[in-house]
Amino acid sequence: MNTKTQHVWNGLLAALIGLPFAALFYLGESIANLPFLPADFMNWIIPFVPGDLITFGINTMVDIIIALGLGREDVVAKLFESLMASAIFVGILGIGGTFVGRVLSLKLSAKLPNLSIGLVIGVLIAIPLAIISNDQLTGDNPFYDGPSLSIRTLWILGVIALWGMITQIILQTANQTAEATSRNEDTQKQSTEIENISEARSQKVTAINRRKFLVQVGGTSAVLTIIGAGLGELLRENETIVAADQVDFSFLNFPNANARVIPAPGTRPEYTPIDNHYRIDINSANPPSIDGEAWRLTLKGLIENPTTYSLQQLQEDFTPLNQYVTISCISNRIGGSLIGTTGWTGVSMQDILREVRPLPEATHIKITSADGFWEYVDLDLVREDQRIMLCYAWNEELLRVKHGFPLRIYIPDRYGMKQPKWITELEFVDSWGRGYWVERGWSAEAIVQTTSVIDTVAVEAAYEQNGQTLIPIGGIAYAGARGISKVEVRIDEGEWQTAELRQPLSPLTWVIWRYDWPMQSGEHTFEVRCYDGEGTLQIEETRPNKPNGATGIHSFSTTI
Ligand SMILES: Nc1nc2c(c(=O)[nH]1)N[C@H]1C(S)=C(S)[C@@H](COP(=O)(O)O)O[C@H]1N2
Ligand SMILES: [Mo]
Repeated sequence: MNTKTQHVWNGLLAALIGLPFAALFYLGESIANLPFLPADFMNWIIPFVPGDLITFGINTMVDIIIALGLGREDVVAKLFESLMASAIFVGILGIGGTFVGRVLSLKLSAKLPNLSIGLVIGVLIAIPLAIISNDQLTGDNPFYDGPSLSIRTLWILGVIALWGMITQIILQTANQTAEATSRNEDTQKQSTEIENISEARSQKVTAINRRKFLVQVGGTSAVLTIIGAGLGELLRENETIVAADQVDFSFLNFPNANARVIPAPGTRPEYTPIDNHYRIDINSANPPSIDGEAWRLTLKGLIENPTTYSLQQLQEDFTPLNQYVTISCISNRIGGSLIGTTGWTGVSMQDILREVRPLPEATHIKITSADGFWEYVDLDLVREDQRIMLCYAWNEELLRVKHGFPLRIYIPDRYGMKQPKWITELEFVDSWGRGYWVERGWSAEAIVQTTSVIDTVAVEAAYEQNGQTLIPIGGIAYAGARGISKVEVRIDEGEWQTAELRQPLSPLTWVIWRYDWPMQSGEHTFEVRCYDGEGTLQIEETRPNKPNGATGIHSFSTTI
């Protein structure tokens, strides 16, 4: 083997050996909240990657998830991201493995203590990774709630050093096999006339040995990886989908409990159980974990009264504001699952303004989050809209970690990207700036588009009326805080028919619509469009989610 092949071969083996170590990091996070190092490293790289490339990556990923019907877009996307992070990590170990091989080939190993080469190279790789991991976890999160720095560092150093030593053992074994075969080759070369044949044969032997070895290492590695990752998956808080009709929300006393229009069977639940609520954030894998006791909201900048609030103060010193809210991701496709409706509780920002008293020159608030995310909100908007709130509870329980514990903001009519979770700081400033996603090419205002979706053509719920068979068709329409004034359905490009609107949970939520269609058998295409509360027809043209949010008419075809 020439040296170049040797390097590739060493790198490949080291990477293979690295796979179960990626899984081990995943398991460590599941069991003990130890860092999932591959994710920390990927999160560190992401800001250096051009925004368009990231959007392209995410869009492609979501396309694949939808096309293959792999499951909930956000959950599967996180899984993909973890896999991608693991691949990058294993790649680093592969490169590290070539160094182990290089040092081994210097024949130093005889003079050095056993396994010291693998150990030292492992530690050398681990040190910068441990620094990056710590920066990712605690750099923007002064209230980090997890294992101490020394435990995390030991874990990272220990795991990667172990990888280094195992890699050394395996590379040594691999090289011995190769050497033994080539010595064999040499003897044969001298002693026989059928040189060519024997050379060919011994090359074949080397190849077979190498392949056999690779299969052995690969097989062991695969088994360990599956066990580690599987256990990790089992032991972590799983994103399950609950049957919405089995969750008891009666404590919420829905204001539209007596609404006349009943959703067509198969329409998505009007109120989204938290377990089913989509989650989007800039972290691959886990969101920042914040110690709720230690956490303080800092208010600073151009205000008369800079201060901090604890979670308890926000809950007790201010009148709680309860609002039913629909939030949507700007990346949501027409008909996608990145939209949900829940009951939000918090403190109106206007109450906060009264306490901190912005100076006349203050024009915006810069919101900073524990995950490194940030956004700006216009102070005039806050002064005009009492509904803008700092929210600490969904469903009358404290926010879940995924959804922004302990504090997130609600801004009506805007996509999720304008509404930071895990807030740590509000700084009053005298100029606007671009937020995290605005910097990456998304809309600066991110006002939600008016959209409507067909959730169901409920053939199984067909019923007779005046000698006609009617089939309930239904879905949602959403236009942020503008509300919905009208929804229309058409079948096979016929006339637009007006649907019935169910009284919504609040003026801030989606509206459930229903149209009972006089059935005709055959193949049909159903389309829906809507008008916002001001009577403006939605954009019918199909436009992609970037930069302003997806638009277009949702359609659904089926044979009846
Ligand atoms: N700190 C922080 N806040 C954030 C984000 C984030 O990545 N970090 N993502 C935003 C986006 S893009 C959306 S769509 C919503 C999603 O909120 P949810 O995960 O609770 O549904 O959170 C927003 N707030
Ligand atoms: Mo989003």
